[in-house]
Amino acid sequence: MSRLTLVIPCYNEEKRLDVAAFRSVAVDGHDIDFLFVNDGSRDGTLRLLESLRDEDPARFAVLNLERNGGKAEAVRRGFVAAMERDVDYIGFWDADLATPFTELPGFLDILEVRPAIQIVMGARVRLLGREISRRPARHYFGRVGATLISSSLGLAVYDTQCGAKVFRRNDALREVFARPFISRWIFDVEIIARYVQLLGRDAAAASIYELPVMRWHDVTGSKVKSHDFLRALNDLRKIKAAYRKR
Ligand SMILES: Nc1nc2c(ncn2[C@@H]2O[C@H](COP(=O)(O)OP(=O)(O)O)[C@@H](O)[C@H]2O)c(=O)[nH]1
Ligand SMILES: [Mg+2]
Repeated sequence: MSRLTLVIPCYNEEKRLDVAAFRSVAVDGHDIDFLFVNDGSRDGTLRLLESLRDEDPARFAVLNLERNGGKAEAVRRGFVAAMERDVDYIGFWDADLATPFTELPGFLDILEVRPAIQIVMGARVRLLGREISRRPARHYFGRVGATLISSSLGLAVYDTQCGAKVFRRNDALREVFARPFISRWIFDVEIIARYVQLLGRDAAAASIYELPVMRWHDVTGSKVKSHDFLRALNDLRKIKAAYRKR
């Protein structure tokens, strides 16, 4: 049995959280638990998460952050806590389940059969026969952004921003999550930039696997607005400067 802890960042998720879906996750050959990080929510999220934990403490844990710090820091704090556990893999997964849990076995299969892979990232590739639905504006802005990101990183990565990623737990992972990220919006890019700094570009490229998901859908209630695209561009500029080869 291999073990996975999934970190779920939660900001005002009381109404969106599909509790039944979290209760029913099971993947053959894997022991899966959840670490919810409440990111200073102002609604009843904390109460909801605590009731889940009390119902099944072996499966659900809660890390409560008093102040809202953004997804990047919420995920990071969750990873720092999860690193202390005796688990093989640590992942993060958006609370709205835009990527449904039916995709999770695919992530674990790759990590099991390919020991050189450190990161499996969901990729939203709109191919016929798949259900990838994003609002058109988000799709096109997303593709422009993805192209800029890929050229900044110097890696042929297709989609850094899907909210479903699973990592192999090791010293490199500990290092990557040790310090706060610069970007509140596109910290996923920084994660890759940190692997590139640690391992070198070629080794980093060889350690990442992009898994085209079968299903992904925009979930209403997203808190990301269109001006966030401009913020993301600004963050990308900062990331480029900060992670320049030394
Ligand atoms: N927007 C937002 N999301 C946060 C924050 N902190 C944690 N999250 C979580 O980050 C994930 C993605 O948020 P979502 O609003 O669905 O963003 P989108 O899908 O990228 O539009 C969810 O699990 C949120 O609960 C925060 O400060 N703002
Ligand atoms: Mg979402």
